[in-house]
Amino acid sequence: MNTAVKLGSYVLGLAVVFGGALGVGKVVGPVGTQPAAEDHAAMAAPTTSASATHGEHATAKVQDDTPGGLQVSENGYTLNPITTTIKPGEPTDFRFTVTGPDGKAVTDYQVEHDKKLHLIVASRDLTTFQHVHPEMAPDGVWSVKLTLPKAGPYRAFADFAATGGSALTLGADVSVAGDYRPEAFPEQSRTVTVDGYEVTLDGDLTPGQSSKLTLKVSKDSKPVTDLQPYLGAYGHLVALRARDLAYLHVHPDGEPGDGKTQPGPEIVFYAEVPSTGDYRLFLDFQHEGEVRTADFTLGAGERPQAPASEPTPTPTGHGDDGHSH
Ligand SMILES: [Cu+2]
Repeated sequence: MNTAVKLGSYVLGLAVVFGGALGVGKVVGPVGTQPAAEDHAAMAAPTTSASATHGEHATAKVQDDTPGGLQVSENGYTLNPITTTIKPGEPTDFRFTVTGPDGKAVTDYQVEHDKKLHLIVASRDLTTFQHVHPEMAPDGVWSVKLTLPKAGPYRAFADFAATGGSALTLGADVSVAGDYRPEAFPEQSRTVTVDGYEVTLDGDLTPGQSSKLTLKVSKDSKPVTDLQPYLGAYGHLVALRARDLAYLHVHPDGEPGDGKTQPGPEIVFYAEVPSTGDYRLFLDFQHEGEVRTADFTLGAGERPQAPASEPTPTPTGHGDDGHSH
């Protein structure tokens, strides 16, 4: 209780303590390698000013670089799932609130992409994905019918901006009871077929840089040139990082009615991923009145070698480690 009050009341203090911890790490590192006399001097010097400087730096960095979706609470806003029991394959009324800095359920939201709140639900193994739009009751309780196909851990992401607040993506774990059979992470793929539509992905993800991704939609081997606007765009792309499900913002290039963006067959996005590794990309697009989702796996940067899948080095006569060819 006392701790909770302290945490709530002294956010600035918390930031300084957190930054201070980082600062200590930075100070201690070099100090350990220095002569004892300097070590002593460093110990005697007041650490508060140095820590505060590091604290400001660290706090700003965290706010700038941390991807969305990894936290259930951020900037005073918290995602609170109400529904706790979900069975596989059964339509369930999934309910939740978003509470604001005053602790009350938020009821005023800014409209983004035609909606006040976008809810993404993905299985932790990133083999299933849903993008839905819950309805909000006057008391701020959101609800949506969800059918989660199989047992196991899921992550729900609420993408919203409260009136007067900045855009946030909060994430909360959701469990589906039953016999859980985790699936292997989907292999890298650039062509996907969904409901008779073939979607190809062109472009590469480069960590730390805005990367252009072009998705092209065809049906019966013919380019689709009459995609329909869905939520103010011809396509919506969500990128989730493998293993921690970091939620990455992807910006569409152009929008319907801007005089230059064509309704297919190509939909262009700019994505910036924070690190090397694998990402799952989920494209929602609408054609002939129905929204479909095409999913891809794409690696960013140089991917770490998986020792188990490395080919056995063949003897080259040089005794090399396989990099020689
Ligand atoms: Cu949405």
